Amino acid sequence: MDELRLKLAIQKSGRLTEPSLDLLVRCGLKISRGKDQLMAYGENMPLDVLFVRDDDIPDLVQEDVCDLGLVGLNVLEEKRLELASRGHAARFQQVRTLDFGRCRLALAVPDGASFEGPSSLRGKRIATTYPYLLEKYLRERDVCAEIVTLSGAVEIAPRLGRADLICDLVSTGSTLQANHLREVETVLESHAVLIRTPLDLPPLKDEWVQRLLMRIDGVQQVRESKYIMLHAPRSALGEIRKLLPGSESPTIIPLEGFPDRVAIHAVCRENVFWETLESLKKAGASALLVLPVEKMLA
Ligand code: PRT
Ligand code: ZN
Repeated sequence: MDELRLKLAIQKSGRLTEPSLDLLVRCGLKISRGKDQLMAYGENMPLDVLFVRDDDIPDLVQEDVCDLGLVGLNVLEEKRLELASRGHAARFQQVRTLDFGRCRLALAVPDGASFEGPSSLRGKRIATTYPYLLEKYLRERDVCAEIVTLSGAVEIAPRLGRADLICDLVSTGSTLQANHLREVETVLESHAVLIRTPLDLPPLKDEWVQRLLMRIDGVQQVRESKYIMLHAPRSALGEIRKLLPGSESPTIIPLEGFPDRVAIHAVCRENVFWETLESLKKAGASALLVLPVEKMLA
């Protein structure tokens, strides 16, 4: 393996695969990947992508096989706690919060069952694939319960009589609903994160890590951002600036032949809704134009 090329681990096949690849492509990476190949070569950056099971991603960074990884916070925190339980320190750093893979690790009880806060968990059997996160949650609330660790299909454990309730990942809630379970408490809010090794990297590799981080920031900002252009009376400038969502200093341009009117151009870091445009129009704006932003570099 080329020691001067960065190695980034992503999920091979699952919920994080497509958004991870999409992020990398938006960061400008071109990769060639054969079907079922475990590694893809970055053609225009010294960066190769390893495709692995998501549970292995923290380990690969921990063991210096990879420099970077894209993984769910749920998997990362479970690993951190597991390492701590064996007296080991985590050797991965979370360097970016990403805008995909959002879900929560939550407790859910069978539909008819009562729940009056964490004390209701006392003496109960809780099925989960996240025993360390659940143990921490219970310990912090001073509750003694039995953790039933499963490797999957947690949602059917209560029906099979293996547990009284579950602790599992939820996004839309439809899996819980289909299994007659009711979400009662959040154990961890999760989303995908970028992790890196805490080791010092050779300058060339480190420079590419910094460039990648900057590009990721740009990509994430752009997803929500819009470029807005409008004409407005000079007298309405103050009100219009207040109405522009999440925009820093807008550019004000004089309009030839109209001393009382100006053109305003601004990057809005939040989505621009019809309601905003209507309010701007009411404040005196005209010729409103909203454009998507392609790339951004602060
Ligand atoms: O094979 P590999 O081990 O790589 O994949 P995996 O099966 O362990 O992971 P995968 O692809 O299911 O999830 C990867 C990551 O996506 C997770 O670690 C989370 O960080 C994130 N994520 C986001 C989710 C969900 N949303 C999610 N809804 N992971 C799992 N689920 C499951 C959940 O376990 C439950 O079975 O989806 C079901 C609930 O979904 P809703 O929409 O019905 O609530
Ligand atoms: Zn997994």
